[in-house]
Parts: sequence; C-alpha cells; structure tokens
Amino acid sequence: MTDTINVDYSSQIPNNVGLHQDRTMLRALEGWHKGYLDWWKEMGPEGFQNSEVYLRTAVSVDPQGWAKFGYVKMPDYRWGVLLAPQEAGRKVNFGKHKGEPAFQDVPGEYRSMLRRLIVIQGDTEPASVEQQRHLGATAPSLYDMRNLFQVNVEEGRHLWAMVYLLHKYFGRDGREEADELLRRRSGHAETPRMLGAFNEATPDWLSFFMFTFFTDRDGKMQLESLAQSGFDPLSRSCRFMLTEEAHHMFVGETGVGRTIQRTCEAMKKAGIEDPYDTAKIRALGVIDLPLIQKKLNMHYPLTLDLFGAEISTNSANYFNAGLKGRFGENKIDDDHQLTNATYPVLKFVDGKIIKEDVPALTALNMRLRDDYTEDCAKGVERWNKLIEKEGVKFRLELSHVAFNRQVGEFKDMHASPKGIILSDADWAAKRDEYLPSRDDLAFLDSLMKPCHEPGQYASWIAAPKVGIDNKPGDFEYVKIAA
Ligand code: BYC
Repeated sequence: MTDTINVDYSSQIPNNVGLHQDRTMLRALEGWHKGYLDWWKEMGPEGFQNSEVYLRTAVSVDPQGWAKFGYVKMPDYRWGVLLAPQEAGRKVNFGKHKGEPAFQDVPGEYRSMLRRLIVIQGDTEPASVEQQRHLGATAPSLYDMRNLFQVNVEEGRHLWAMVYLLHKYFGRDGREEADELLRRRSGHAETPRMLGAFNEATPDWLSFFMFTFFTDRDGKMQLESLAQSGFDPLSRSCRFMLTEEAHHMFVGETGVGRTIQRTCEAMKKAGIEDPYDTAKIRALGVIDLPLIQKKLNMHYPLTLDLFGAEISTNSANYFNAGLKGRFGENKIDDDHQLTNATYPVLKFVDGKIIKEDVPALTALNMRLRDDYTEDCAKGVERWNKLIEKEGVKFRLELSHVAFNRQVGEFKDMHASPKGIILSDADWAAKRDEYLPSRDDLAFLDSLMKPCHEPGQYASWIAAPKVGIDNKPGDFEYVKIAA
C-alpha cells in the first residue's frame, strides 16, 4: 500500500504517490529527471554547485515534522513528488459542480483549461530560478546565500510537482508540455517564460528580497486558489507547496526588514535625520529609504500584472468548472457559485479612474488581487513599524493599482504612485522620481559585494535575529570550498 505521509526514498525520485507501483510512469519521470539536471546545471545557481549547503529537504507531508536539515550539494538535492494526503469524501466546493465528488481524474471537457493552469503555474517555478542564478556571487552573507539556494531548490521541487501532474494525467501532450518547461528561458527573446514578471532581471539582492516578498506572495495567493481546486491531485500538490512557500516570503520580508534596520541604525549613528539626504546616507554604505520605496514601486505593479485582467472570462470559466477557486473559498459565506453576486472593479473610463460593480464571476482576478494587496499592506506596515521604532520620519507605501501597469485596465495610461493621472510628458519627467534610475541601480550594484565570512554581513544589511534551524550566529551555512 502507498504510504501517503512518509516519503519513499528508495527510487531516484522520492515520492508519496506510489511511483514504485507504476513502472511506466517512474521511467518517464526518470527520463525527465535527466533533462531537469541538465537544465539545473545550465540555468540553476551559477557556481557553488559543489558547495555543501545547509538545506532543508521535505521528508514527509506530516505538518508536525515534514522537513529535515543537513548539508547537501545542490545537484544532489532530492527533488521529490509530494502531495498532501487525500481527504476521504472531498467534494468540489464551488462552481457548477459544487457538491459533486472531487475529480480524481481530468474531466474531458476541462482538459485543456486544466493543462493550461498547470503549465502556467509550472512555468513560473524554473523561471524564478533562472532570474536569480547570478545572485550567489554577491551574497551579503552565508546565511543569505543559503536562503537563496533553499528558495531555488524548492522552486525546482514545485516544478517537479507540476510535471508529475502533467505526466500522470495528460498523457503525451502532458509529457510534451513538461519538456517545454525545461526549454523556455526567462527573458529570452524567442522562448521567454509565459508571464511578464518572470522575464524581468533580478539584478541585485534588494530585488531578490522584493521579489520573494511580492512575487512569491502572488505564488501564495495563486496556490491557495488552486489548492481549492475540485481536481484533487492539483489541490493536494498545491497544499503541500504552500508549506514550503511560507519560508520564501519570510526571506523577502526579513530581507527588506534587515535592510531597513541597517539604514536606520546607520543614519542614527551618523546623526542624519532627513531620510532624503541620500548622498550622505549612501556614503555610509547603506540603502536610503527612498530608494527602497522605488524598488517597491517596481516590484509591486509587476506582481499586480500577474493577476491578469480585472475582468476575465478565463477566470470565470476556471471557477465555473471547479478548477480554481477564490482565496479562502471554503471560509467564504456565500453560494460559491456567484449566481447573482457583483464585485466592484476599478476601471479607466474617459480619462478617469472609476469604480464599477460587475458580475462577481468575471471579476475573480480583481478579487484575488485585492486579497493580495491586503496581505501586502500588512507586511509593509510591519516594515513601517521598524522605521518608526528607530525614530526615522519616513513611511513606505504601496503604489496605486494604476501605477506602472502592463496588464489590465491601466496598461495604456500613466499614473503617479498616488494614482494621479499623468500625461506622457509628465511621466517621462517624473519617472526617475518613482522608479530606480540608472544612478540608483549603479549605486545598488556598487554595494553588491560578497561577504562570505561566517557570521559577517555586507555593509547594507543587518544580521538576522535568529539563525536557520536555530543555528548560532557564526554558523557556516554554506561550505563554499567543499
Ligand atoms: N503576463 O483573461 P486574462 C508563483 C495573458 S506565481 C503575460 O486576464 P487569466 C511563483 C493571459 O495568459 C503564481 N500574459 O488571463 C512566484 C491571456 O492570454 P490569452 C503563478 C498575461 O487567465 C515566485 C490574456 O493575457 N501561478 O507561483 O484570467 C516564484 C488575457 O488575460 C499575463 C498562476 O498564475 C501576464 N502577467 O489570468 C516562483 C496560476 N496575465 O489566453 C513561483 C495559474 C495575463 O488571451 N494562472 N496574461 O492568450 C492563472 O490563474 C491565470 O492564467 C492568470 C492570468 C492569473 C496568470
């Protein structure tokens, strides 16, 4: 019988889905594994592939103890296929099949829709690894380097999770899609990744932290919605992925938080009160708060774009079919079919931003985006608390949803971060006040010097409050020369 809690490590692909009982499937996945390792070597973290990294590996799907920590060389990481245990009697909880038993196989009529959702989700995972591949060389500490690699190997595992679904449930075209996931490349002119934000560069560590705060949080929202899926294997995959995702957002939130902390402390020590006295602040080797705001202004809208158009028949179809629900679907008190419900959507009409009620079924992207914004705002407030505590007069803010958008209602207009509509000329004149300028990026680049001594941190970032797995401050998280 398949043990669905503990992971079988006897085959090349650790799993709790009984792969040893399905030789054909195991062979197909082993074939894909070769291509995956080639991709990892070519597009995964640059350098450090022979270093011993103190990583956690999922060994069980039991929430009480699912991971173990130990030194691993990244190419030897055991990327497994792990699904949360099946819930007996689970039903489809929303859409037109509400109340029917959850789908254990792919419903024929929804095959292409479901495949598309799985492929889009899968595509983001290797994309992020590709985006972050150069960062090891400029890690501000061994602690941060280890966190980067942890995030990378787990995104690799999330790719595995989607590839398993494609192989298991979509036959030949699923296998072809799985191969394509290894062929596309972030930022490539001919074969780019599927969604906008995943083709952007991650040139420095502040970008990495902003990405893991903002974009991994989109991951959380999308995975939460897919975890509601009536297609049970997708739901079970996403539920387990969410367990790992929490650490990624922690890396982002504490990474930006530690950057803020260091800046405020350095300002205080130097007797600088004005947060806009950027020349003096930068001379201290720390990142001024207005530049942190500009980076936020860059990453938040890029991530808002990942929610798709405000009004989307695709999202209505996913919901009706019972394939993708809302954030916290099972906790929402309504008919879960949205028969007569409406939802307020922001639109750009006749040169003005207006709010309009539309059928809730078509506004599901907008609703998820609103839930996302609420979650982001709480994190930004936690950063503001740090600044306040240090006595610096500055507040970070989320930009208006109309600011700097490439997808949806606001893609063909310009607005300031406060939501004031701007002419093209005004935008061109003000752009560098809102977003990192060339000089800002050159300054950030100048700070990106590696710091590889255990317990030491680059000038611009504070040490973490606690170590990973409660390790002491001078723990050697990466044995670089191993
Ligand atoms: N870039 O009807 P619409 C994560 C396309 S992150 C380029 O609004 P829909 C992670 C769209 O494909 C989470 N194109 O689309 C984080 C469509 O094209 P077609 C990833 C875009 O389907 C960090 C057209 O525009 N998971 O896990 O309602 C590290 C019309 O759009 C974009 C998911 O996203 C874009 N940003 O909404 C690692 C979940 N947006 O059909 C990992 C699965 C839209 O006209 N995906 N388009 O050719 C979905 O649920 C939906 O596909 C989307 C888009 C929410 C992405």
